Amino acid sequence: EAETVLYDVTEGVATITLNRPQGMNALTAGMKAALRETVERAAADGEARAVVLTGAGRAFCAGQDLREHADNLAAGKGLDGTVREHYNPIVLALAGMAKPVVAAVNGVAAGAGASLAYACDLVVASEKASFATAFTRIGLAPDSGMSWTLQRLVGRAKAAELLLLAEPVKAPEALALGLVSRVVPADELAPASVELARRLAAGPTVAYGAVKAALDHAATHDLASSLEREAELQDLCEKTADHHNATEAFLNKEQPTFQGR
Ligand code: T3D
Repeated sequence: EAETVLYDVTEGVATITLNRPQGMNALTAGMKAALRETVERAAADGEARAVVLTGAGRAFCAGQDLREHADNLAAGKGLDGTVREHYNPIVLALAGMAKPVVAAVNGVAAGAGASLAYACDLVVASEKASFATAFTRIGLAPDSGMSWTLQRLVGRAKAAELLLLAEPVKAPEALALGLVSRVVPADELAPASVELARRLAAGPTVAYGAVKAALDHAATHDLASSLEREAELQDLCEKTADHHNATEAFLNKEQPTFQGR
């Protein structure tokens, strides 16, 4: 059987590909375990200074595999602990890694599949992409961070509408709502996402990690606390060779080269 999650690192960019195209990349237990391992690997990989998450075939990810889920329900296993064992660590690793993550959404992203995209830092979508919260259509509530991410992306009122009505959102509307940062023709998705990730991989990695940490902190703290967190993170950035070299390059009217440290 083909590997359900692929991992490749080229020129500083780690690409993670959900690879069960015949099943719309719906997540089985084996695939979730592989995804968790792969996202954690990308976070720890010193060769990877930016990450792309994408799907093989016509879907990005249809969320939980509902055939496997129905079997679990029939066996009285219910959710079988998968939210805590798989979804939560995957989302924490994607959102929390100290390097930028680009979702390249090639097709439909539904349920936890949409949550994965929303946990990334930048989302590039194919014109063929669509987003569906999906959860309430099968009597479930949002998981994999969607209650947290979605309202930060689109505001509480729109998030409530998207979660309660669960109508699919096509790529142009997703762009207008701020769910994605750009929409490109289907055949330009892979090159556009890799180009964006390469640009980030050639940037000041420590500062990028600090951007994510500062935004996360400020999302749940008051101004005084956020100012203090910024000060700590700036201390960290000030010690990097990238900051020293880029400051010098600026004064010499040269383009800086960032080493990621
Ligand atoms: O218990 C727990 O694990 C809790 C965790 C929950 C996390 C979650 O993600 S819950 C949400 C699960 N996902 C969904 O509810 C989405 C279900 N799928 C859809 O709504 C639609 O299929 C799509 C919007 C994704 C795509 O629609 P469309 O019209 O492009 O395709 P389709 O015809 O509906 O589906 C094509 C095939 O894929 C079809 O199979 P078939 O008829 O060709 O044999 C369909 O059954 C299958 N498929 C799509 N999504 C799933 C799936 N099979 C299993 N699991 C799926 N999630």
